[in-house]
Amino acid sequence: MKVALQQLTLATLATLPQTHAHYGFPFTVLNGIISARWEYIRPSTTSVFAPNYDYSGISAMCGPNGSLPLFPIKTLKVSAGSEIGFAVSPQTRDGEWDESKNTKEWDPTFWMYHSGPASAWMSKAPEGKDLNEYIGDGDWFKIDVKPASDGLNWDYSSSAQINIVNLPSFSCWMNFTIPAATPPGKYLLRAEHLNMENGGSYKTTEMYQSCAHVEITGEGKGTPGPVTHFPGAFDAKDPGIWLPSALWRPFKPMDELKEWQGAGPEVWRG
Ligand SMILES: [Cu+2]
Repeated sequence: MKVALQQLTLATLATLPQTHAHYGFPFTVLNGIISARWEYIRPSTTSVFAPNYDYSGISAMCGPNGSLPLFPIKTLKVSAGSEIGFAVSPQTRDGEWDESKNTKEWDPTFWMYHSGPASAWMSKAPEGKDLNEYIGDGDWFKIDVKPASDGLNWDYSSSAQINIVNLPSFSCWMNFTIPAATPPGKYLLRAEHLNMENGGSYKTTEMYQSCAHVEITGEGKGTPGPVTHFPGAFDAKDPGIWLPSALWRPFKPMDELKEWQGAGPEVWRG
């Protein structure tokens, strides 16, 4: 990672992890309740917390080897129209799957220390198919994006004063709204956070993605679209992925940051 050291206080410096491997999102947040680790988030390989640069590959969907979960997980019931969060975690020191060293609880002192835009996507599993067996090869549509609302600072950033639970008051999770018109059913819900400021060079954008297993309830009768597929939903040259002008922040508000819609299709809001 690259951290703008001049922007950090001594206090935050002291709490930066000594050895970090960036971050991931193994927890969901619904109605104020933070899930257990990997309770509803599809576990992929141990490299799930490393930044992903394979924008056009299959791992861009749910992480490395994320076409099927590493082990079966539960499905979270979410009513259409509600907001769902993805809470951040550091990688455990000696490997995510080392039971003896794994920190299973959500750590409120850790936050999304990169600043960047976020987006959420959905793909419905075939009728009658369990999400643990759905490889994500169906239609995908985008349901929400989180740009820099003020044109200056990404809404989910290392310094955003949101998601205050105890402390610190930084971005500890990112929220997305499920469109009210989403038809009921079982879906993969993909969340993505990007660090586009890692030098600004081509193919240096750090991509962090997680997929939750959710069952949408309600009376939604919308037709989500436009749709796309993984792999191939986007590539490294898409301005939603590679935006050199993001580096000019924070000298002046920029429409490119305010109106960021991400790579791939436009957002379906139902
Ligand atoms: Cu990083």
